[in-house]
Parts: sequence; C-alpha cells; structure tokens
Amino acid sequence: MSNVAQSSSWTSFLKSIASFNGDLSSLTAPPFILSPTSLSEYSKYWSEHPDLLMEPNFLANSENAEKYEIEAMSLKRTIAVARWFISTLRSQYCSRNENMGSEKKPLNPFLGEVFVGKWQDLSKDGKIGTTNLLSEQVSHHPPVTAYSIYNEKNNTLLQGYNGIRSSFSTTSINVKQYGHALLNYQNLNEDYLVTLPPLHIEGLITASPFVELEGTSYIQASSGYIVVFEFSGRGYFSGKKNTFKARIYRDILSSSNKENALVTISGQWSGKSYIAKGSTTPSSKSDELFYDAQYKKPEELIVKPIDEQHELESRKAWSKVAEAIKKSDYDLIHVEKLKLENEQRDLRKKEQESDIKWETRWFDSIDYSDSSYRDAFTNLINLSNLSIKNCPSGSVKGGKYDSGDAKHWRFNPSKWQNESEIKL
Ligand code: CLR
Repeated sequence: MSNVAQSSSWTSFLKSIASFNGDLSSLTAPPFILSPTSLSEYSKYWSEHPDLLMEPNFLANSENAEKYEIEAMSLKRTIAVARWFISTLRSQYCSRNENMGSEKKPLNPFLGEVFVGKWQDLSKDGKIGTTNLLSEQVSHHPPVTAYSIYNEKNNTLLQGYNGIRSSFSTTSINVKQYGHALLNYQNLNEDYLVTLPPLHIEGLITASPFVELEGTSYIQASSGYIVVFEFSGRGYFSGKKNTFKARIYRDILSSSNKENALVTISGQWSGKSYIAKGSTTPSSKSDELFYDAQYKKPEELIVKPIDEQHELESRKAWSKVAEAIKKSDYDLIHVEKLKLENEQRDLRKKEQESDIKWETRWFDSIDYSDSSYRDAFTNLINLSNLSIKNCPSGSVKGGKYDSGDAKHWRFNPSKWQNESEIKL
C-alpha cells in the first residue's frame, strides 16, 4: 500500500466518508485528492465528439421513402445515438484517472456559477458546424448542474441536468444520478431521452479512487426504438473493466424479452465494442467494430482566457482556489475557499432579508405534475414507461423509486438570446 493510503489525512477522510450524511461535497478531503476543476465543467463531457453527436443528421430519410426504409433509417439513427452516448463515457468517467492519476473530488459549484465554451468544426467539409456549451449551477443544496449543448448549423440541441445522491457501503461510495438528457434533432423531427447510470467509487482503501458504472441506462427514441444499456465493472460479463451490453428493441413492449433484440452491442466503453444483428452477443473475432474509445482523442472545448471571463464564470471564480490546489498549499486552499463560501453566504442572506429569490440564468424548472401538459419529454416518458418524477435516473414507472416531485430543469433559449453579460 502506498504512503498516501496510510497517511493520517487519508484514513481520517475515509472515516469521515463512513459516517457522512450523503452530501459528498461537504467532506473535507486531503489536498492530493482535490481537483482544481469545478463540477460545472463536467457538462462538457457530453460533447467531446461533436461529429458523433451530429451524425444522425446525416442519416435522414430519403424523399418518398417507403415505410420499411423509414424504419431502417430510424434504427440506423438510434444506433448512431447509442454510439455517441458510448463515446461520452470515457470522458465522463475515466478522464480524471487518465489526466490526474485518479478520480478526484471536484470543486463544488456555487449557485449561479456558469461555464461556457465552444467546439469548432474540425471536419474537412464543414458540415458539423460550431457547437456551443452553456452550463449553469441551478441549485447548490443539493448540487444540480444544467446544460445546453447547441449546434445551430444542424439545428441540434442536447440539454439536460444532473445531480447525485450517495451512500457508503463497506469499501465503496454508491452514487445514484438524478436528471436526464434530452436530444432534439429539429431537421429530423426526432427526439431522444437519455437516462444516467448509477455508479460506485472503488479504490478508496488504496487512495486511488476510480469510477465503475453499474445498472442500466436507457435511450428512448421518439421513433419508438429503445436502447437498454447494462453496465458492469470487472468480472461480471468478462474479466475486463468498464464493460457494457446494449440491446436495441423495436419498442418498450418487445424489450421484456431479450430474444427480441434487433441489435446487440457489447464490449468495453473505455475500449473497443462490437455490434451484431439480433440477440446474440457479438464477438471481437467475427463481428463489426462498433466503437473504439481509444481511436480518436476527445475534442477540447474552447474556453475564453480567464481575464476575459465574467465573475460568475467557473474558471475565473475559482482561479485562486485552483492555483492553491495545484500548489498543494492546504492553508491557502482553505483560505481561498472560505472567501468564496462567505461571499455566497452573504449573498443568500441579503436575498433573504430583501425577500428576493435567486433567478436562474438560462434554465427554468418545469413542473410536470399536471398530467395534461404535453411536450417531447412527456411523449418519450410515455413511450419508455419510465417515471416522470424527479427520482433516480432511469427508474421505471410504478417501480419502487417512482416518487418525489415532477420538476425538471429545461433550457430557455430566449433567456440566452437576451444574455448581455456572458459571452461564448
Ligand atoms: C457528474 C455528472 C457527469 C458524470 C459524473 C462523473 C463523475 C462523478 C460526477 C458525475 C459527480 C461527482 C463524483 C464524480 C466521481 C467522483 C465525484 C461522484 C456524476 C465525487 C463527488 C468525489 C468523491 C471523492 C472521491 C474522490 C473519494 O456527467
């Protein structure tokens, strides 16, 4: 075991996890496990392969297509969306390990913190266009981040929000994700609902934490097709880490029997995966490569230099804390964090005194408890038989987690159009 793992700061951190109240952000961690990056930045992981996110646009139905052609094309687009989803996972769940040596504790965004940037079109023919990211901390207790990823050229909008609830079990931290992503291809008149998988953090005893995905994620298409992803760590499907199996069904009804799968995909989401027709598991020897996560590097988001940023922009607001973390200066980290936290506390106090509520900048909380209300989301919820409630992502309707309010964060484009202070 490493020195770090045996250090008193790590063992006391482990003890505090064992007795904590569920809010990971409230834990004081030793400096070597702190990341200089705020959680509000993590929204960028959804689009580090913009070409894959745009791909369904290039698989449109041909004019006067017959029914079977339309069916075939919507299946192709669903496969493309599944490929994009798999392509996000390495960035989402492995990038801290790859860039900083282990999973880290991100900075806990303050209410109203924003993070924005863009991906330039790297294609030769210019058909991808620029993709913009807007990320905003819409709640602090509990932490919730909302985001909008918009590509004007292809009229494509990915929006979503996420929060977590965690618990501790003997050697790992179990994390349930709340929220979802909604994908709209306006030119295709097609929508997708993406749910977020549960995960657990392993490697705590040895002070080298890493994430393992578990359980299920769904992608429901407005065409009816549904993709069911099953995740597992080392040793369940095979001896390899980060494995998954995905099955695509004609609709939720046919998904009750695995034999009904039209397409089966399997492999490692951080490595190679394969695809085959029908319900048999594809093999690396005889079947087609579905995705290779190591083949193309993630495209980096372009973010303005800090001195051009607004006070609410993540990297600017946290710059002194981030510097202190990079220097591993524990006292300075503490001092700079306290400054920020006190400022926030004062702001909230002033708001309370004058009876003003903090207004979110680009997102609205929409209450779906009125069952006569209809939009793309309610349509996808009905198709998928998933819960409409704000409960663990991917919970089924009528299941044991189907409870809570029915409020979800949605992007409000007119708020962004009227934005005068924050620039991309
Ligand atoms: C945030 C939303 C992203 C996907 C994602 C990836 C990693 C998760 C993160 C989410 C939430 C915060 C998280 C992190 C891994 C570790 C970190 C759970 C879900 C916790 C707070 C860190 C705990 C401290 C350990 C390093 C011991 O789309």
